[in-house]
Amino acid sequence: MPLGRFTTKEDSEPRLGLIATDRIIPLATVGGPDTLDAVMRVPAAELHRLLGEASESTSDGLPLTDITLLPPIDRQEVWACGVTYRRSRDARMEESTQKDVYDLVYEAERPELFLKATPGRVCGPETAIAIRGDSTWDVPEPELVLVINNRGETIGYTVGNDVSSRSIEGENPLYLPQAKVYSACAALGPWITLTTELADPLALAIQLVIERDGVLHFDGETSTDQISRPLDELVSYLHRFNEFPEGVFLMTGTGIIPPPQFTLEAGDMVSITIDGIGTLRNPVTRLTA
Ligand code: DO4
Ligand code: MG
Repeated sequence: MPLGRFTTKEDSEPRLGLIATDRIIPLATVGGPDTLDAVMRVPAAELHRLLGEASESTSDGLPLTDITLLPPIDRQEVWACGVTYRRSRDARMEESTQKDVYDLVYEAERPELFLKATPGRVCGPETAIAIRGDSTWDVPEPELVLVINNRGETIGYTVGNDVSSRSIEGENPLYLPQAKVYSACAALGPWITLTTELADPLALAIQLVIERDGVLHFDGETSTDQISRPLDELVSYLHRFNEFPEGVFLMTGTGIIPPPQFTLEAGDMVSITIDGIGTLRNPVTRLTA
C-alpha cells in the first residue's frame, strides 16, 4: 500500500496513512511513524516491516473522499538530476547558446545534480504549479523521484514535475537556478510507493498529458529504461560530502520534451503517470510581479 500525507476537514494537522483502494489507514492509529520526518529516520528494512504489519490492520480507516492529499514531503530538500536521458541532452543542445555543456555532462563520469526545491516550493496533487512571469518558454518535466531516508537508503518512489523555464536556461546555463527554482516550481505525489512494492524502477512507463481548454494539447511517453545511469550511482553522488539529516527527494531527470513550439500556459492541466506509482495532476498558473 502506498504512503500518503493528508489532512481532513476536521483536522488541518498533516498526517500519514497507508492508502487502500477507497480508504486511508492513518499510521498513528496502527502504531506506525506518523510523519514523513519520522519515516525518514527508520532504517529501510525496519520501515518496510512496520508498514507491512500496519497494512494487515483491520482498521476501517477514513474514506479517501473525506481527505485531501498533500505533497508527500515534510522538511526534506528536493534535488534533481540533469541530462540523464539522451532526449534531454538533445533538446538542451538545440535550445542553448552553450551546446557543449550538455553533451559533456551526458558523457561525464560525474552526473549533473542540482538543488531543485525546498519543501515550501513543492505543490501536491491538484494544486497549481507555476510558470515565471519573466519566462517566455516553459515546460513540465515528468520525472521518477526517489525517496531517500537519512541513511541514504531509497525507501520509495513518487511522481515528480521539475517545471522549468527553457528560455531562461537556454539563454545561459548559469541561469539554471533561476530557470528551476522559484515559487511553486515543483510538484510531488500523489503518494509514495514503497520500494518493496515495485519490482524494477528501471522498467516503468512514464506518460505526460497536457490539456488546454479541456482538450488534449500534448501527450508524450518514455520509460525509465532510457535513463543513462544506474539509480544507485545518482544516489551515491548526491551523498558525496553531503548529509541529509531529514532524508531527501531525488528527481531522476526527464525523457519527455515537448516540441519547441510548445510552451505551458496558465490554465493548462498537466498529468504525469508513472506505471506502478500513480498519476500526479496539477493545473498551471503564471506568477506576475
Ligand atoms: O541541465 C539542466 C537540467 C536538466 C534537467 O532538469 C533534466 O534533464 O531533467
Ligand atoms: Mg529535470
